[in-house]
Amino acid sequence: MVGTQWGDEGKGKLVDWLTESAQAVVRFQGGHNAGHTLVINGAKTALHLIPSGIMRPGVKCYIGNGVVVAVGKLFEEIEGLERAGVQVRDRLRVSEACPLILAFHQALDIAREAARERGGQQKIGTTGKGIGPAYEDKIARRALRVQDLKHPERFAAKLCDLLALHNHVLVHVLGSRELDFPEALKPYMADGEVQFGAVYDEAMRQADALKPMMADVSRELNDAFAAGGNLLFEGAQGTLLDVDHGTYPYVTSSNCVAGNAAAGAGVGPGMLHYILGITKAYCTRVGSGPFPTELDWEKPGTPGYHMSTVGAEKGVTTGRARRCGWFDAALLKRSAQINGLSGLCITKLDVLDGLDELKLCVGYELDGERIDILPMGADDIERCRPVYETIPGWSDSTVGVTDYARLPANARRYLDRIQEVTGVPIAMVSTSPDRDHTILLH
Ligand code: 2SA
Ligand code: MG
Repeated sequence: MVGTQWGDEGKGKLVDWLTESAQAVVRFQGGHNAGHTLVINGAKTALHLIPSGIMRPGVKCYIGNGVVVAVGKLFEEIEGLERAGVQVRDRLRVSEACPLILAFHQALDIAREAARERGGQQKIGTTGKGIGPAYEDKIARRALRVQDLKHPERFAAKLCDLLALHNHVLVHVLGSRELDFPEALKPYMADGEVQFGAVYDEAMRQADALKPMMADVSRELNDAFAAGGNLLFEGAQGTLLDVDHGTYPYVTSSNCVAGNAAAGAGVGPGMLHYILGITKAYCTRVGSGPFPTELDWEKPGTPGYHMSTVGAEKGVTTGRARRCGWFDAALLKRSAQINGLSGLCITKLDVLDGLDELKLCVGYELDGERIDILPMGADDIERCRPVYETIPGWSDSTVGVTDYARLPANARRYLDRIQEVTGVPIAMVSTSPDRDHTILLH
């Protein structure tokens, strides 16, 4: 299961719904930049790092090697869930190969964004959680990983090397002494540098609590599969935020596409037999970067404002307002190809209730030429002018509808057209955040 747009497609609800028939849920990329919201019996839960299957008793949850882990944030989430009566520790397994996110990654993330701004460049609009710098360390083959927590001396030596490198960059390249870091980072920092003692002591304290959950996730997933278990791979962010295929460089630092479910969990690609693409009935994006169908979403009375307010489009992790725009079928066509989508799940259809008419982007004009699929990278996407079709809206409420035939005729027309343009069948439609408000088509 992957997001097909820029994240926030409603993946949390769907994972929870789908786990009714799954034995395990696996996260394979990203970190606590994700924000997956679930509403169960009217109560809202936001998950960042823990797979959304945790809300179903008995389902096992795996954090695969492709995820970057901030151990402190993981425990905050575990404790929050436990306070709400959800058992976590005996059901959660964390790969020993996960790279760690440490205080200096967050400091670098924040300092880099500040440097871009100072230098007159547009910010990436990151979540400021240290995701990018943690993946950089992984790719540069110097990351501290979950398994290093079991070996204090090894941990200390690697940490020492990493701090020498990153503190130099923080102070001498990014001017960290002049920056105002968030309160949460201050205990780790002195004079613009991240302190060895603060990072090391905390990591060692967390190590003992994490040890019982450390696992050979690849082995366990292979065993579960061999025993006939149904596994669900939960993508975070979305296809257009993928580091290779997204609106580069306005992307996150991991591969969010379906193919990475195998590499990021340690299983063979043959284990992935149905790829569900979660797709919002309109488009949203947080952070900077091109968005061809973006509307003015701050002006009351406009369709963009309607999406923003009725859809409550605010970041789950950072609380940032999400930009809103018309549905982009030409973007989805790209997404369908990159992921090899088997079916679409359309979410938040009910948010469009009451709009007079809807526009559907079916292609673009780029440098005088008509194209029918999203081009690659921010520079070209920036110059795309959307080509729209207009479809009449509907006034009846679709909230809570669970039968396709009971949707207003124009809503069905809208969905049919999305299938036609993208060539992917719609398998599910979600008509409210509630677990039970879901239409299943096949
Ligand atoms: P980062 O922090 O390095 O991953 O940021 C890089 C870009 O990726 C975007 N990004 C996201 N976009 C949508 N949702 C995300 N998760 C949270 C949520 C976000 C929030 O579900 O609401 O609360 O703001 C997410 N995570 C990363 C980010 O906006 C940058 O464009
Ligand atoms: Mg989200």
